[in-house]
Amino acid sequence: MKFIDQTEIHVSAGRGGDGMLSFRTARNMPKLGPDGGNGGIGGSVYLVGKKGQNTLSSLRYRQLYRAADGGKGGTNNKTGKTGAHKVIHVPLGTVVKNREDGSILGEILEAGQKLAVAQGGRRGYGNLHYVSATNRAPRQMTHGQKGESRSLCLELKLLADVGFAGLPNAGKSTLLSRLSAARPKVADYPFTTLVPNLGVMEVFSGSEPQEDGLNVDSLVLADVPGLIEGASVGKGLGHHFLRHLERTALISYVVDPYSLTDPDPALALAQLQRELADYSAELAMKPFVVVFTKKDMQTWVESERETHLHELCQELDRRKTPWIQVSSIDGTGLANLKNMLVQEYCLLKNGKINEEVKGI
Ligand SMILES: Nc1nc2c(ncn2[C@@H]2O[C@H](COP(=O)(O)OP(=O)(O)OP(=O)(O)O)[C@@H](O)[C@H]2O)c(=O)[nH]1
Ligand SMILES: [Mg+2]
Repeated sequence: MKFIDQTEIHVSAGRGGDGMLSFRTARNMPKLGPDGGNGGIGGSVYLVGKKGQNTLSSLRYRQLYRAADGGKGGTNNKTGKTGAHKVIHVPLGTVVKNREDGSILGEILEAGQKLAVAQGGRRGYGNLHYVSATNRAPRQMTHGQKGESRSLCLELKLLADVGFAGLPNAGKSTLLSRLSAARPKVADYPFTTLVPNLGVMEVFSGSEPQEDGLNVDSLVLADVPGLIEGASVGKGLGHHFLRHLERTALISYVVDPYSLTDPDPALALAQLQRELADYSAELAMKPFVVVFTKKDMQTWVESERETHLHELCQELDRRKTPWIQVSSIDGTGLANLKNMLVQEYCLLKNGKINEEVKGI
């Protein structure tokens, strides 16, 4: 199952630097006094969230991540160099577990979020540190301590941006395969898709992502198994996966308006929306677009279906709900669909979306 991507790594923080045992000296003079500096702190290992990264696979090639050791304290009260930290970039949605006991150390959800996974070792003290009223010339110093070291299990639960909700056979997986590099199974029978499929839709070609922090260079699309009437109370397969739709920013209802077995498109859409609403109020409130599939079948259907579809589209226009008609077979409308998804996503992320309830 592609939905969860996981890998194991070992992280090892740097050792703290030793303190120095030293006395100031001058030519022809006895020892003048202690001047041994402290060691430097060992470097720590951090995981840092990075936008636009959608897999843990880059971490598979390297298993050990080490931060640098702290430097040794010097004469003349010189403090040792602090060990450089090691930063490991991980995708958003990475759950970090301790491999030994399975305990969760944290979850990276935002870009730039930092999680310390191995703390650098403590510094050792030089003999100057131990000077006191009763001991003016201590010969005491301490060694730096070992840094933390542990094995981690990283698990990625990708946060999809757009979720496809549709009746079985509506063409969701085919659509995903046309919009991304994902290659889910496609067949002309219901419930072909048994677990969610994720695909990364590339939006950008070459230029830098926008400065406002929006991740518009790619959107993660989730194709979930088909929903049937009663999905919200456990019928079919879809209900297992409705929770994944809860984590998406935008829902895309996928409707085959020309299906001979599905209800009329308006009824099909209403049924899908009812299932989502029955599952959770939050899902019902989510912004959405409507994608009508299989446009290439238009000429094969009776005009009554076409009239119904036309009426539904007019109704969607009145409600200012974005909709589009596409064909995954001949590619009609796919470029516009891409633009539509990006535009809606950006509007949402900018908080400009009109919060009217767009229920039908
Ligand atoms: N003519 C035509 N057929 C399509 C189009 N898109 C999908 N199909 C066909 O419709 C059938 C179902 O497609 P899928 O992509 O498997 O549908 P799905 O919605 O993922 O189905 P489930 O996984 O069962 O819910 C397949 O036979 C596809 O080849 C299209 O644009 N035009
Ligand atoms: Mg499918």
